[in-house]
Amino acid sequence: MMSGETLISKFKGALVGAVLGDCIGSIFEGLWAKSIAIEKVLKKVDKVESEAEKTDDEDRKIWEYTDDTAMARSVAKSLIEKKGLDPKHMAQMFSEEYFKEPFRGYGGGVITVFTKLKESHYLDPFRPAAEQFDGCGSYGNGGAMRIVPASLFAYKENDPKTLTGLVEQVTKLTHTHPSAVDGALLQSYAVDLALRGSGELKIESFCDELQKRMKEREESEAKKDKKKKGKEEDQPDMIKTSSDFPSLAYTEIIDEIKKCALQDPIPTSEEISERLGTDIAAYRSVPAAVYSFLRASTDINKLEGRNPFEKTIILAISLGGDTDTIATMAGAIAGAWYGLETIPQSWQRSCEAVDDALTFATELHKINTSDE
Ligand code: AR6
Ligand code: MG
Repeated sequence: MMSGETLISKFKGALVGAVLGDCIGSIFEGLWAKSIAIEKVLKKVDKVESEAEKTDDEDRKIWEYTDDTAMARSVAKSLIEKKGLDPKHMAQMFSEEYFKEPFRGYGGGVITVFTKLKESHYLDPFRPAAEQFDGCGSYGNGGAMRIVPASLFAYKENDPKTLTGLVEQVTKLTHTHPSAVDGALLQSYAVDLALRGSGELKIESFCDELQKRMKEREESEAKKDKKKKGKEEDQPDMIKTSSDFPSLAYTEIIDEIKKCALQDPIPTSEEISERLGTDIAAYRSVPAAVYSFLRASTDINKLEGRNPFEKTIILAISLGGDTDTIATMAGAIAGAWYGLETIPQSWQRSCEAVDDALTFATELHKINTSDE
C-alpha cells in the first residue's frame, strides 16, 4: 500500500514534470534536428539553473509553456470543476484558451477544430474533430501531450477500462484518428503504471505490463473494426473508414522500445529517431517519450551527476524533432514514477505555471482520496 505522502508527491511530480518538459523542451522546438547533442541540451539547462539563482524576480527569466501545457491545464481544470468528464465544458475550455492565447504554438490543423467548436456553440463537441482531414481525424500527438491529468483523475478506480473510456473521450474532442487515440492511451497507461510503481524501475516488466494493456486495447478495437467493415460493405456510403493504421501497431512498437532501452551501448539519437520516431505524429513520438523515461534509469554518458528525472528530460530533448511534446510526455511519466522530490527546485523556479500544476495535483489527489 502506498502512503498518502508518496502518492501526492507522485501526482505533483507528474504534473510538474509535464510542465517542465514542455517549457525546457520548447527552447529547442522548431530546430527539427534529428538529434541535439547532450552537451547542447546541458548548456541550456545550465542557463535555466543559473537564472533560478537570481533573487530579483524582475530580471529573472521564466521559460514559457506551449500548447501542450495550455491544453493539459484545461483537461485538469475541467475534470476538477466538473468532477468528471463534461465534453462540452472541456471543449469550450480548449477553444477559449486558444482564442485567449493563440501564440502558444498550436498544431496547424487543430485550430480549425477550435474555430468550429466556437461557431457551433459547442453543441456537438465531438463533431469538428471527426471532420478533420476528410473524416480521418488528426493523427497528431496533441491528444497524448495533454492527457496526464486523466491518469491522475482515474487513479482511484484502478481499472484500465475506466481510464481507457476517459482518455478516448478527452482525446476525441480534437483527435479522432485511431493512432492519435491509441497514442494518448499508451501515454496515459505509462503514467498510470508509473503512479503505481515503486522501488527500482525494471525496464522489462514495465514494458510487458504496458504491452499487455495496449494489446488488449488494440485487439478489441480490431474486432470492432472488423464488424464495422462488414456493415460498410452492405451500406457503402453510410460509414466512413477512419484509416488503414495497422491494428497492433503500438503493441508491436513496445518491443522496439524495450530493445532500445536495453541495448548496450545506448543507441544514438539518430538511431532512436529512425526506429521510434520524433515527429508530431502520435505514433512517431509517444514511443520516444516512454523510451526516454526507461533509458534514463540506466547510466548515460555525460549525465553521470544527474538524477533519473533530470536524465529523462535531457535525453528526451536530445532526441530532437518535436522536443517539447516528447519531453512533456516523458516528464509526466518520470515525475509520476520518481515524485516531486526528484525535480530540481531551480527548474521549477524557472518555468511558467508550476504553481498551478501543484494546485491541480492537490485537487486531483483530493478527488481520489475523498469518500464520495
Ligand atoms: N492527414 C494529414 N495530415 C495530418 C493528419 C491527417 N490525418 N493528421 C495530422 N496531420 P494537429 P496537434 C498533420 O493540427 O496534434 C504542436 O507543436 C497536419 O499537417 O492536429 O494538436 C503541438 O505541441 C497537421 O497540421 O496538431 C504538437 O507537438 C499536423 O499534422 C504538434 O504540434 C498537426 O496536427 C501536434 O499538435
Ligand atoms: Mg508543443
